[in-house]
Amino acid sequence: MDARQLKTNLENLGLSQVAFFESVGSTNDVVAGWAEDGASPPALAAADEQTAGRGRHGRRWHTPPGSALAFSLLLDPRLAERHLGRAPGLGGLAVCLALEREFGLAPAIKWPNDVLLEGKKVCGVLAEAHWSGERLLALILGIGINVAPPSVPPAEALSFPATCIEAVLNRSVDRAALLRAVAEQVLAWQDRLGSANFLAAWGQRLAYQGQRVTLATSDAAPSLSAELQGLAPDGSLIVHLEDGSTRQLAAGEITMRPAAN
Ligand code: BT5
Repeated sequence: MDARQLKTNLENLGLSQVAFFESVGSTNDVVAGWAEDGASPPALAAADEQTAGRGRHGRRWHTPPGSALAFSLLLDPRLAERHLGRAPGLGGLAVCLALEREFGLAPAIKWPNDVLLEGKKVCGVLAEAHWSGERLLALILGIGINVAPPSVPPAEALSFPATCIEAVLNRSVDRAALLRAVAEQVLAWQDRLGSANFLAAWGQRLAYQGQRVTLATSDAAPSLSAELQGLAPDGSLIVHLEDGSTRQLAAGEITMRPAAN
């Protein structure tokens, strides 16, 4: 994937700015810099390799060269202002739709921000909001997708199993074409972030629906066993606890895994 191929593939999407880096710290930081300089959304930065790719709460995101998709979209904050809790779902849904349409795969979304193939993590989404006082200045949606086998970190570096698209399909995948397919879906759905259709499309793809999961709020607190019910309108997760009560969980620091693990 080179800069010219990437830019050709992203034509006619209405992006105000596109940049491709052979190697960069984090594409989310690139786009945050653009937002500070007054760039108009939507804009997109992609990298072949990230040297400081990050997940939520400062966790590391592994993006070795030649094998992954790592990119960030600067989105119009006005579209997201009232629906920020849905932003991670926008990334997850866009990746699912692209994988379904391009390859006939059946991905699922491990709430709030992971896309799974065959029960393993193939993609992570990092939604970051930048504020000035009460005003949302920028919404940045960072998406990392494991495409070829070297993109998958060694098992000992992971708390949840990972895979890549090529391992599942057993053939090679054109990263630039997949990037376009995902970007198209993000841009198509961002205007409908607040709609019932968006919530339904996200909810249909939730992993572990109706199943027992283990939820942890932090390493120190005891984990909770619960049955996963679905999504609340604000993008939080509705679960039934063993004592019969219902809880609504905001994304925050919660990690989730199937109870069998
Ligand atoms: C995420 O965080 O899953 C969000 C990842 C977002 C990455 C994109 S790439 C473009 C943009 N630029 C950035 O710097 N970030 C975004 P979280 O749910 O916190 O998961 C992080 C955890 O996933 C790590 O602690 C590892 O256990 C695991 N992990 C790291 N790299 C992985 C990979 N390539 N595939 C699967 N799991 C990985």
